Amino acid sequence: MAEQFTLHEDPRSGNCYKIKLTAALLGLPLATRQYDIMKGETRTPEFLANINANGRIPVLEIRDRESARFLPESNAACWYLASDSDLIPQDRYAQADMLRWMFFEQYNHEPNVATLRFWLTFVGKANLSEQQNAQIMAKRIAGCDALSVMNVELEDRRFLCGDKVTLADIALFAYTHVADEGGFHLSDYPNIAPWIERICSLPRFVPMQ
Ligand SMILES: N[C@@H](CCC(=O)N[C@@H](CS)C(=O)NCC(=O)O)C(=O)O
Repeated sequence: MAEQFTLHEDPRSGNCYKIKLTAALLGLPLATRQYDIMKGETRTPEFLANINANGRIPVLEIRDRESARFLPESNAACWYLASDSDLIPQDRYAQADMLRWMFFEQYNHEPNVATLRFWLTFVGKANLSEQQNAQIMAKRIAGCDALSVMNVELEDRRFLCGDKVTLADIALFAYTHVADEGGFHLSDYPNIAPWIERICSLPRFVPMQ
């Protein structure tokens, strides 16, 4: 029996979308099971015991004849789906370069660009804690810095690692293309819009919702 994949997700999450986009580009069937993170549905004792002790989606469930395994962390799940595909370069340096963008995404980009989107579009500014309000400015500056790095590096190439789309583009596309929902102005980064267009034009591309 071939592996079967189910994504435990909240469809508003860009981290979940990365996995759906990876599967779509590869033509892999992917079932979904939905949770509402705003209602704490990933914090139940059942979820913590059986799906992810870290209380977060996305989680990729991988089933075969013998086992059901649960793989959290969006970029790890993308890697699993894409192994042996053209979305991961073969060359050793190119592979490491792709990974550096995926680590950059998790350290410099997502905690700022995605968090401000979540706070401002889904939680609402009026509902933020004093501590969250106090962090907005620092996250805005760090998010702009991350977008600037992408903008500079996209000056002379079609995709983040060169001429071909890789998981680095999928990881960073997920929250960049909706960065305006976090109050970021993509028009300040002129190389980002054409890159977004290139990704949207890929065969089998699927939009976020
Ligand atoms: N580093 C993780 C981040 C996962 C994450 O932050 N998930 C959020 C939604 S995007 C979540 O489940 N939040 C619900 C909660 O923390 O209760 C990844 O890339 O998958």
